Amino acid sequence: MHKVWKLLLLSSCLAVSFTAGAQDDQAPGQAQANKGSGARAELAKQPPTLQNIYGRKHVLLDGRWNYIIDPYETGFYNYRRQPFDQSPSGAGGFYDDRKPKDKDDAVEYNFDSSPTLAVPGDWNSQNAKLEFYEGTLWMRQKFNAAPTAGKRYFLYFGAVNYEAHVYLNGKKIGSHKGGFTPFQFEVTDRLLKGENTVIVKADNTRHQDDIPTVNTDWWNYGGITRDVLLAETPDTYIEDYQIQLAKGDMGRIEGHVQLAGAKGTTGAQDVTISIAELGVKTTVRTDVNGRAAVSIALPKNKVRYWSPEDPKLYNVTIAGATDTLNDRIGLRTIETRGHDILLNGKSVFLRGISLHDENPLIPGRLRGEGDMRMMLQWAKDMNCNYVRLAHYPHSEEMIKLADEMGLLVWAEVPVYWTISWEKPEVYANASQQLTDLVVRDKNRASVIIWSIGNETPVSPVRTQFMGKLADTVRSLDRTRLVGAALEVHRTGDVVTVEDPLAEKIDLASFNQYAGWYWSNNKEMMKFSFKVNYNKPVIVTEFGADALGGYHADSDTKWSEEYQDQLYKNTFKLLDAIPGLRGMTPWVLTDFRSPRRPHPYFQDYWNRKGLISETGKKKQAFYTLKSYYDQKQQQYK
Ligand code: GCB
Repeated sequence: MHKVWKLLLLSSCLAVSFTAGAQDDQAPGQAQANKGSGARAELAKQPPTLQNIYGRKHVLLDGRWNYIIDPYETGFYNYRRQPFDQSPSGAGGFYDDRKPKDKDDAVEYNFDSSPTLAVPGDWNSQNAKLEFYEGTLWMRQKFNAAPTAGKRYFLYFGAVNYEAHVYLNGKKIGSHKGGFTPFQFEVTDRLLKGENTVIVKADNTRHQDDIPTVNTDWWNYGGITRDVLLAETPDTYIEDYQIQLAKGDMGRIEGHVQLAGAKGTTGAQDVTISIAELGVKTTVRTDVNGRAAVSIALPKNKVRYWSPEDPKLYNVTIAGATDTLNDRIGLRTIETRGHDILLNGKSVFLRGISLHDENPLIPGRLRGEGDMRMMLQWAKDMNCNYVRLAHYPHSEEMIKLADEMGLLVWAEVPVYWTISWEKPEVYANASQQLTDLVVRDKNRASVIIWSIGNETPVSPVRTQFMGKLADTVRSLDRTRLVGAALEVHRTGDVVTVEDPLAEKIDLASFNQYAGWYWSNNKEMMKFSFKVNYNKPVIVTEFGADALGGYHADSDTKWSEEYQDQLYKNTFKLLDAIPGLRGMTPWVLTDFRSPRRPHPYFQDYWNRKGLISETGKKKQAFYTLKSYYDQKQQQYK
């Protein structure tokens, strides 16, 4: 499917490390890059990240990378704490990958004899010493390249948590902040014929002023957690495109194509979009900046619309004068009308489950298609038609699998709990991460909801921040719904959703923990919900911890019976809400969390999974499945 050209991976060595921060004033997908050598080289604007990276001619730079653990950042700062890469020579850091010149030369690091880690992969799960580590790792990979004149080359990272500084052949090519979104650097002028060395400083230190902040309920996995690719494009290439049904119009595709030229201009060019199976072939002419709007009338009665029941993907070809890309795209509409969610015009109930980007069996971040398939298949085993990919962007491959397997998706950014709402640079970071998510996944039919955050406490400054995010996401994509996992408020036994942010989004979507954080199984039936919005009600979380295999009566917390009874009670409570159109209980599998230290029941695991850390289905798994079987009948 992908054209992978021959680049030989040589021995591997890499160290990742990262810190926190945001990219300001940059276009989607941009990262900072130093052009020229040394520290004082000017920062150049990077072209936006390539749409459909896996559809490009590319080589994966995954595999074994050598790493050096550097808690004091000795490889980055000199003894006066000045970054080596900002010095006049730009040299001195571990990215020099230096070897002693002779016997009277001492070098205090050595990538060649350092251990290796698998990329993609978090470091915490690969070395017991790194399980709780937060700080800097340097990671090195070597590869052979044969750059061709007239081609352009991009070094693309699927995700590095959290801050990455990237060096190619000893020179800094840029940095990036944000642990779950892709970034790239153009390396056309830097790539050598023959052996190349890429070194990454990855730093997963948490900071209050980052997105997310210091406080979350998930493991802060560090490292290069997704693929690293070297992509080749022609001089003028297809940078971006959107090919999706127009909002609420099942008869028309609406979108755009964007070409990029080496000198910033492409001139007017023809681009042809074809869907052979539908007999569609449309040519558009770009403006001088390479942009063209796309509007394609679809043949009547021929289209198979994408849905969980029939996840039909069409082969779409986008061809310019010098570049051609193929994608597999589903065609569907998504809208709300009053309490209803309309998928292709038909009311649906979202039979969902929340999940983290974590394989409990490792445990660690999902490393590839096998892990991802396992997670999504578990959701399907429960008769889900929908998943909430919490609480940050999951990988591009995961979304593609959801397209293929027929699962609707809620995609989210890590605007979680107590963000530094008042700081413009924090907003810029959140907005950048949201933008990068939308830019990456806007051609995926499975994604129906962009979530702008989770359980953000109501206050004027927060509502302004979140409101701006809602505006941003709508300016990027009109076709999908906007959601957020809101908090509820309790007055006596009445649980109310009262949040000015609800006005800005398309759903009355909220988390609630009746029977677990508030009250218990015996008493939880006293609660009732008041949701005063004429919008579809989606319960984005509820749940209870249960240690897999721990059995007791249904009043005993931590038991499978307790969790199971809580689910049964919750269905009754939620079914009484007019307008209930879906839910994503918390959560598919047990997941690791430093906030969960109970030595017996938790052992640093959040136990709200319906599947244990050994992959065993708990009782409540089957209870949720039979509830979903009924809902499926109801919404046939
Ligand atoms: C929540 C959070 C989720 C937590 C969950 C819990 O409300 O959104 O991230 O893991 O509760 O288990 O407490």
